[in-house]
Amino acid sequence: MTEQCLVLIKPDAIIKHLTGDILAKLAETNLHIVGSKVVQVTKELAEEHYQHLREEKFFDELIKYIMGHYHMKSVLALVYEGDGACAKIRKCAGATNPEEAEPHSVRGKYGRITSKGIFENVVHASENPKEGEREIKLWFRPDELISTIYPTEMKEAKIEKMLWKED
Ligand code: IDP
Ligand code: MG
Repeated sequence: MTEQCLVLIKPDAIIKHLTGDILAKLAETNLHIVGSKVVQVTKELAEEHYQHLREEKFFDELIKYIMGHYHMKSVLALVYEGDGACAKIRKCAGATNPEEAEPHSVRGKYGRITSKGIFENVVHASENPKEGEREIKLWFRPDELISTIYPTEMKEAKIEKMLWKED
């Protein structure tokens, strides 16, 4: 079944210029990228994305981490598409705890736990297709993807956009 999976290259990976290495590793999955953008993560987006972890003691630190407070305010968001995308990407990403991740996985290779106990695990990957759908709809509009697998509709919408100033 064709699935889509949201991948986030987190701020620790961005500041260390690991993007190229991570994309090369994820290419081993043979999945295709159907959308990508650099995002400055707002508190609202971070809290909505990680809403299921709201009760965890590490939640506030996690929000600061993904917003870039410890590194830089930049996340690369990507959508991967293909059969079993979430499972394939997550296998390649490795376990949540970078110290427990397979040494050759992305998190095993590049992740670390800080002295404050933050899991700097360099990437996010949707846990399953259902989570993938929720997350992709949170991070992307359908017109930002070259391929959509969820229903869309044409609607007239008034969206405020920053445009290039005319002379
Ligand atoms: P996942 O990213 O492997 O799906 P989740 O349980 O969804 O793992 O957790 C989301 C993120 O929260 C992790 O990627 C990691 O950054 C952080 N996290 C999860 N568990 C811990 C923990 O026990 N200590 C510190 N950070 C954690
Ligand atoms: Mg998760």
